Amino acid sequence: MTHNSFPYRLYLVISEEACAGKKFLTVAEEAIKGGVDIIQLREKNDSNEEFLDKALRLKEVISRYNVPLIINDNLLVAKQVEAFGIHVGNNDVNPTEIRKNWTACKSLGYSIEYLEQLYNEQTYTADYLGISPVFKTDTKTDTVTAWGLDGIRQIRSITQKPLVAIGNVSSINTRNIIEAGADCVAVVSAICAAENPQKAALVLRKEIEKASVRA
Ligand code: TZP
Ligand code: MG
Repeated sequence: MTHNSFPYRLYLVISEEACAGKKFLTVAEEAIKGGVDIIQLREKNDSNEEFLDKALRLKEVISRYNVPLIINDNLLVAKQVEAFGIHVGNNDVNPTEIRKNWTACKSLGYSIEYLEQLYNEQTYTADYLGISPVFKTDTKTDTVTAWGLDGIRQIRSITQKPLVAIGNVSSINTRNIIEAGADCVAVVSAICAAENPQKAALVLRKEIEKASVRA
């Protein structure tokens, strides 16, 4: 499915920590050169000042490539940096509140962890949905259940919203994830922890393209 409002296919979720010693700005830039077309900054332990500082520096780099910046779960930072959008989970500030308090938000992402969420107002308000997690991952362990490919098919049959699959996504499973009905794959470690982030992104991108010709 193609969505005019969400044309992105390869989504990098970055944090300084996930980059394990590499400069996160360099990882972001290399990832873009490899085919990442949207980036979320996710810093769970930073103060607002630290988070904002990183967000400003990241935005400066990625805007040169016209890649949009999404801020994870921090409305204050998202607004201050004039991000493209924000991503929230099931236990964060809810999408309805965000719409009220940030009318300039261009992309509001909402993680789906329970099927019931698909029928609530929050999902209706969101611009895209995170399938979270598609597979069990060590990067985020406070999750509910892993959706798997059947979960993607199920969610796809219920909603027309753009779907972003996250959780242990790699070059091995990307094609299946897209063919099951996701529009986009999101990764942390497959790119941040890679020895060569540009090449890692390129390989993922190729898997996405392979799948889309069959979809
Ligand atoms: N939300 C659901 S799973 C996840 C997030 C932020 C982490 C994904 O990390 P990885 O390393 O790509 O499995
Ligand atoms: Mg959260």
